[in-house]
Amino acid sequence: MSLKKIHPSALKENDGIEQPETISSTSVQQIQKLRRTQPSADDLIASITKGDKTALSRAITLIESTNPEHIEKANKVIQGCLPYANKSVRIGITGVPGVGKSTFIEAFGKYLTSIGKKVAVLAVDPSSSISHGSILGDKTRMEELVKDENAYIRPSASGESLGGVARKTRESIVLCEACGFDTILIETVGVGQSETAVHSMVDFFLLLNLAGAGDELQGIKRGIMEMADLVVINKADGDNVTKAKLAKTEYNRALHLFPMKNSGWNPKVTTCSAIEKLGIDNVWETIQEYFSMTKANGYFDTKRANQNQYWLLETINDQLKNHFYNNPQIENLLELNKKAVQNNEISPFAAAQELLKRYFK
Ligand SMILES: Nc1nc2c(ncn2[C@@H]2O[C@H](COP(=O)(O)OP(=O)(O)OP(=O)(O)O)[C@@H](O)[C@H]2O)c(=O)[nH]1
Ligand SMILES: [Mg+2]
Repeated sequence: MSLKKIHPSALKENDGIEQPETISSTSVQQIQKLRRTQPSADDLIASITKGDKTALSRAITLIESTNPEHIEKANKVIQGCLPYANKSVRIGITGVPGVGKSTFIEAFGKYLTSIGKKVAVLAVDPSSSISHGSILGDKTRMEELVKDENAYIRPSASGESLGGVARKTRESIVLCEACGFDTILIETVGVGQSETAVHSMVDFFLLLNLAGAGDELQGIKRGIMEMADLVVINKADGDNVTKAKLAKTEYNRALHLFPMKNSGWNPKVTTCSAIEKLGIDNVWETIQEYFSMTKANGYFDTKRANQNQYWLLETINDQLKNHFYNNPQIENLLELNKKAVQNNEISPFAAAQELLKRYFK
């Protein structure tokens, strides 16, 4: 007798023994009941506009879903919420990992709720699907804000493309506003393209920085500096206070070298300690100055209108690209053409032409 016969595979079913049902009928019934009780788009809109945070979270989950049914429902909810949106200020907050974004948002958010604001914190972090780390870290760094009745914190959507993640955040802003949040903070890690995406969905862009030893401007991309309406030098506490003041002077000098902004606003520099909650009120004062000025000169509304157009085109671009690259025929042909291009058998332009011709056929 062979060993195999004595020890059959554990995966093999024995004759005469009935397999247990893997899903019990009660579970099935429960799931079906839950499905039936899922709120409709109209229910969600009604609850969101009453300030219901649970409904808000549910709707954002729909926005983040890739299920076509969910997408359709999400679009209905967004459409229904639009008339109630647009009444907030949207502030982007960026800075390299470790600069203190989460700590700052905790201090700043608490300050804002203490003066009667309703604060929603969203994030654009294309890496969060891989790391998940920042979300866990934020739970402890935003301990107070998480518990605050007048605050709502939603970690970044996960997704393959920055465009997709950013679009979901952009759509979530509308829902947060309809839910009564008047100050929207959007956090992003300042290490890639994400700040450009965030810049195109906020009214004000805040760059958190550190006072380094030596060359202050090293490591910060010129493009990010150029986008900033306010540079906040964080960790201005303990031995760091003098260094932070020096850094402030240097940044001021550097910012003057940039061309004048369309907003007419001269970017400012300030220092703060997120951990000791110092200088936070100053940050808010500067932001308010910006809003008074840009609302008076019309820039605020023009920028939002332009952003709407940008997102219209961006969404079309994104979906066209997805549609093209997810076409099974194109996928195969693309692989073949990639090899052919590598081996100089066909020019990249001719190959592209051939693929597009096939796609549009
Ligand atoms: N001394 C001092 N430390 C601070 C201050 N703000 C933040 N920190 C510390 O800096 C470290 C990083 O802070 P986080 O708030 O997690 O930084 P982050 O920018 O959110 O980091 P990522 O989420 O990894 O991008 C933590 O150990 C904080 O305690 C500050 O104002 N002063
Ligand atoms: Mg963080």
